[in-house]
Amino acid sequence: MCTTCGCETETHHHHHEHGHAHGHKHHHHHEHNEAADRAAKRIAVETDILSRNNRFAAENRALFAEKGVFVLNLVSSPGSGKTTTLERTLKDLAGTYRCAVVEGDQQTDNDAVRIAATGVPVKQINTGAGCHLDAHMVAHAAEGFDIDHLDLLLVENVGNLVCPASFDLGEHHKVVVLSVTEGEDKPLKYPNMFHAADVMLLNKVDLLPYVDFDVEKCREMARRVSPDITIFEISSRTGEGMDAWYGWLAERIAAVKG
Ligand SMILES: Nc1nc2c(ncn2[C@@H]2O[C@H](COP(=O)(O)OP(=O)(O)OP(=O)(O)O)[C@@H](O)[C@H]2O)c(=O)[nH]1
Ligand SMILES: [Mg+2]
Repeated sequence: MCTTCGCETETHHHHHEHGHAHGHKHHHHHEHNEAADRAAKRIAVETDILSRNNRFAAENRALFAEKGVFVLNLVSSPGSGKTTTLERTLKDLAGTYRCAVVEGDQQTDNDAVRIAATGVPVKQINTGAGCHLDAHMVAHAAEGFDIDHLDLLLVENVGNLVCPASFDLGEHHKVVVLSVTEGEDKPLKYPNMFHAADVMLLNKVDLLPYVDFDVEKCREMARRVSPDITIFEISSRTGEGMDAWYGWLAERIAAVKG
């Protein structure tokens, strides 16, 4: 399923090869042909997966627009603070907006349990071997919510700074969370993700006194891969900087409502 790291593409690839094994037997001694053949098949499978995903994403987007729901896709490496940021955001905004959350993890419902404790409706998706959410999973999860009475849908993707960048879920924006313990060069090392994101939440700023993290350098590197990216410095632990983030959310939610 994943076209970036190839984790699931391998499975598809094998099925594909079995189906056509006979037709390609005569290529066995031509290694170059085999390699080219495999590459071509791989690209065909990848194109197919992404175009299928894009069809579901377009359906999601149309539904969210019709219902006036503002949708964000939170992406980051594991542990940068997506769930903690959601918990605080929901506690602070739940009285103002009708919210719901989709949680993506390979295993466990730990994050769904944390979100449920805030009183906000939540659906957990376990992707198993999968390293990202796709648009079909989100469509299915969203069916469980009262979407006619929703202002804000927050999707927490699987902790992974690579694969979720390739998958449009039909969200309005990807929001990348980067914590100050990860190093300021992450935008340059994982440019696809930072390029795909419209917002960067620079989290755990309460830890800045204890780590060698150059905030200005990080901002500059993020802008190099995503010139228009909006950056908020926050601590989802102390609440520092969260008001600016809420201001951004309020403007967007109002715009979607029309
Ligand atoms: N000091 C500090 N710790 C934080 C902050 N935000 C999150 N943490 C801690 O970082 C750890 C990981 O936070 P999570 O919110 O679970 O991270 P996540 O991105 O949801 O992780 P995955 O879902 O596993 O990818 C927890 O121990 C949090 O308490 C912060 O702003 N400051
Ligand atoms: Mg989490």
